[in-house]
Amino acid sequence: MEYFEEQALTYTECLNKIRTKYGDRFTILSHRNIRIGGIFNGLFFAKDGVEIRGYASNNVIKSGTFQGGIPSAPILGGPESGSRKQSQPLDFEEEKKKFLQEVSPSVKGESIALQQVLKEVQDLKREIAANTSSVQTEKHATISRIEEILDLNDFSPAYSQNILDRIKKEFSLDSLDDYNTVQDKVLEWIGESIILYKEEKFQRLPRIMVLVGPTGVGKTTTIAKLAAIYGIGNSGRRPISVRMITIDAFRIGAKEQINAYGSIMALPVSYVEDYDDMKKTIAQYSEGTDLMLIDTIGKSPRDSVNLGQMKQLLDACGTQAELYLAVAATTKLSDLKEIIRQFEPFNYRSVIITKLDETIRVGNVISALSDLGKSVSYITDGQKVPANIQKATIVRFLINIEGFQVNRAKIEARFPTDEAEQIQWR
Ligand SMILES: Nc1nc2c(ncn2[C@@H]2O[C@H](COP(=O)(O)OP(=O)(O)OP(=O)(O)O)[C@@H](O)[C@H]2O)c(=O)[nH]1
Ligand SMILES: [Mg+2]
Repeated sequence: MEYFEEQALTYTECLNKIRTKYGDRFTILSHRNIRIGGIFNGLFFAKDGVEIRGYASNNVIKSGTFQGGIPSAPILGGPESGSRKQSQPLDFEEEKKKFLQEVSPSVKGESIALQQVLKEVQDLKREIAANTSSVQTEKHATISRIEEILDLNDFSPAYSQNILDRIKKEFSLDSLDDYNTVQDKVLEWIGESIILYKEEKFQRLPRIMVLVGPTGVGKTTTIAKLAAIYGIGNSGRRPISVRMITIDAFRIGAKEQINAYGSIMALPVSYVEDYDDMKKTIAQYSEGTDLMLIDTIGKSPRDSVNLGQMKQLLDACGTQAELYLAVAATTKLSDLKEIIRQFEPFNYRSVIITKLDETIRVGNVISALSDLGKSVSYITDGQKVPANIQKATIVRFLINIEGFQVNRAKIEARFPTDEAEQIQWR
């Protein structure tokens, strides 16, 4: 018996080579695809080829005795096959296919097993994908309801997402069924996100409060309200000496407006034109004035040139001056954020929310302030001077959120209001 290893460009060619050498006395053990020829160790110009391994026996092989799992030997060996070869030419490609299909049942078995594994992996993948998407799309009813309410109240997408993520993190699937508990918790989180302005306990006199902000938000009206509650007094508080100062004396009607408030309340009003004027006026009335309330010209947040000029003028108020940004609660979220940013150079201490009476939605205000880390000091909720002004409280914002069943006693207990600090107008 002689083992052989033959190579050729095609299977047929290789078989022919073997046949030429051994006639019909050979048995094929294996074959494989190889690279033939080329230069640099076959790196370049090598061709695809076939290698067949087997052995040739010294005796003539009987038909059908091929090793390696070939059941019959029509191609090779045996006098019968030899005679058949003459009467019926062999189709080598066809035989090769058969050979590949039938050779090595373990390989075939492995490929079937492999295919099964593959199919199972694919099924599993599909199942996981389906489950994942169902987890994402099928929100718990409580989460969907809270999301709707946040949406309804104009909370910013980032703010809402934060709340929803927190619900998912802090509530188990079972506890989500208890809507009221989740709702109360969400209200609490919203309350915690509101930053209240803390006034300095001891103010250097005169205290100087300056209101800046966009046009028509209620700056002059708010100045008049503040002048009244401090200058006329409220709930047992003694009135203090108040002066209103305006830099908005040239616009038609502006001077008359503040003059009217001044004369009704019998409080003095000053008009200033520029930086020097401001310095002079403050110096002139510092002695004997407890509170100076400075009204400014409404500015579009886009008017950066005029904003810059106004800032220069207000620098004359000195560093002790407290600047407040007045914005209307009716302003849409994106504008609110823009205004809050554009007035940043004024270094305002806190925000006054005006016209709270004109909207039922406060999510825009709460999320804009929270997203940008600003505190809120006062809220105004009507045109009446001085009645419609309050120090901002968390409860006041929370009861304004539409869609939640607010347990007032509960949120008042959670966010107590310092009654002594409140403005109680008689
Ligand atoms: N509903 C409501 N209206 C208000 C409130 N505050 C002010 N207003 C009204 O808003 C309008 C504008 O108020 P002003 O005080 O003149 O506003 P301003 O910011 O000084 O306006 P400019 O000086 O033109 O920039 C007036 O009709 C006020 O009565 C409020 O809290 N609620
Ligand atoms: Mg005004």
